Amino acid sequence: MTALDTLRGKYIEAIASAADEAALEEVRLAALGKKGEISLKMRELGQMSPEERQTTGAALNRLRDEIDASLRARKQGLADAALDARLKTEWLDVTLPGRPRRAGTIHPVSQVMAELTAIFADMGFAVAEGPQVESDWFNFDALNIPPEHPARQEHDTFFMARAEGDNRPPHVLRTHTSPVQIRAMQAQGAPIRVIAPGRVYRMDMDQTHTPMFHQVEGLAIDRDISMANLKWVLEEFCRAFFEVPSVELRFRASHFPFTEPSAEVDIRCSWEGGQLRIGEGDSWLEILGSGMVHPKVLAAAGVNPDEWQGFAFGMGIDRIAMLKYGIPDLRAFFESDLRWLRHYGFAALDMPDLAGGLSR
Ligand code: 2U9
Repeated sequence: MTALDTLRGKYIEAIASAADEAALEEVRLAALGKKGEISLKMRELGQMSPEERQTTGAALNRLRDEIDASLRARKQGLADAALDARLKTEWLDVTLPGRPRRAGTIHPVSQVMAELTAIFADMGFAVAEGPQVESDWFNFDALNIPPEHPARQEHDTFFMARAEGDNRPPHVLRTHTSPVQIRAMQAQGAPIRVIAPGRVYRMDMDQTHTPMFHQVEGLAIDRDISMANLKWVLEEFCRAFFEVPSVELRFRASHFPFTEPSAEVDIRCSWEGGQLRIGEGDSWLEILGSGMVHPKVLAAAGVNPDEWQGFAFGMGIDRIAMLKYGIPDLRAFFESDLRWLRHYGFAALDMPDLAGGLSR
């Protein structure tokens, strides 16, 4: 047995018994590293005679290649074994039930606001916003609501507390969104077409009233806007909002300080089997108030009533949301309980329009 045969046997054996990659690397360094046994032997070739160098050199090259191939094969073998071991211990039970995901839901009021904003936008109405704490001038005087009007009494309106000596004008939690349109007219003048959706506050609390609720009001002012335009806009809105092919509205003469003439508007409906159907039947349901904006209101907002005229309307968003989605109880409605929200079909971000901006 030559010296090289001994070397070969030693390394092939060491490679076979290396238990892991680190041990294998040690064997590689001992044989083929810079100071490895094979490498040192190759360096000795320089001192040999040409004949000896030829035979020993060729044998050394073969040995080096054999050890190298053997190292690689063992390395692959160790990696395969390690993977097998992992696959045996790490496993996933794909039959386990999924973990429940806590999903938020959109509130009916938010959804209805988005729906009605889109419908009025199609008819050319922009959205106007304003403060919820208003001066009593914007909330009452500008709207032709006189100081002796019941709404201005302490028990109907939330007045802001004032420190002694504070001589700023009285402020209230707005009782309607009308001051928003006063501000909009002051800012942009006429012609104007806006809706003002938002929160309003009244000291009222029973089965059908809460101290905070939501309104949308509309205002269209131009040179010759009439009640006919009002009627068309409201019919168009109701058809689109309640998703029915046709609606019939009934205008009943009424009175509001800020409109003249004024009308309360009912929609034709039926209550078959306790189920409300809009657009058909023999019943009428009051859904909003409206009228031609009072000349005094235009003047207060800096719009000349001899030149401009137009209509305004107002409705409760909570109320039309309950009518559209068949939600019977106001208290449940305001508690925003996910169980009843889902019950009435308000699944998590179920509205493609609203969810569009969010990644799913
Ligand atoms: C300006 C001029 C006039 C808005 C109007 C009503 C009639 C109305 C109620 C409906 C149900 C309030 O939520 S509710 O209780 N609203 O009946 N609102 S006309 O009139 C305006 C608004 C702004 C500058």
